[in-house]
Amino acid sequence: MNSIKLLADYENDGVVLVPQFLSADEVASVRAELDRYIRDDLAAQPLDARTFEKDEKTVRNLWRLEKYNPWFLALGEREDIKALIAPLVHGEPVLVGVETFNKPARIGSGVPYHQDNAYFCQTPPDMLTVWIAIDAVTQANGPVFFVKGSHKGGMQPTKPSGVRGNSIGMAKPSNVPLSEQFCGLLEPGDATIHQCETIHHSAPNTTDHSRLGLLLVYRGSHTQTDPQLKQAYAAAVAATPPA
Ligand SMILES: O=C(O)CCC(=O)C(=O)O
Repeated sequence: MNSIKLLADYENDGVVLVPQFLSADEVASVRAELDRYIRDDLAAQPLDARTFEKDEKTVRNLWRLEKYNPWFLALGEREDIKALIAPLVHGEPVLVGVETFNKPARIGSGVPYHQDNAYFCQTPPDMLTVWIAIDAVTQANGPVFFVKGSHKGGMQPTKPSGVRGNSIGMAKPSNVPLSEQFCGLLEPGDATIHQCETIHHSAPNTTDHSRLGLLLVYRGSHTQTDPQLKQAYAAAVAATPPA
């Protein structure tokens, strides 16, 4: 993809779609390693390694894969990916997190309206998420909706959401109608990249088709923690740990 257009669209919209970010073989490898990690390793990891759905056994999110799984650390540290990200974070990319939003078939829960910087708490907001589709993302299985350009409005007031895995949300949802929001419809291997102050959300998955996403999170090495944002996040996460 043309890197000048990618940067211009990202700066303007706060979200861009990158077709075939990973190849079919790479997607298959991601899936195989996630399956293996969940089956063989997850039970022995600390509680902050995951959030379950309401059934208390199906994975909603894996957290901190860069810490608990060397294969995913190596993926997040890939030089070709960091080279793509560098202009978008206005500096040297630092891998901050590798995680999943599994959205399993029938029971996958929704994600309330939020801005990621309520969790990341970084200033300047030179931080982003590469959201890679491992399953196909359709209108029906809980795609992520983004409010284009909303990153330009800065951080909006937050409130604890009480949702496990997404403890902090926006005090008021966006008033941009859903029909005018950008819907991340993706084939396996496609990705969206969104800036950390872009407003987004997703609905529950009531279909028979899983909607697994792998997320790589990067910041520019120059960003710093904002104490006020951190205080609000700490209060929300204490109410519904671990994230
Ligand atoms: O995958 C989802 O449904 C939500 C993802 C999300 O909130 C994020 O990428 O920050």
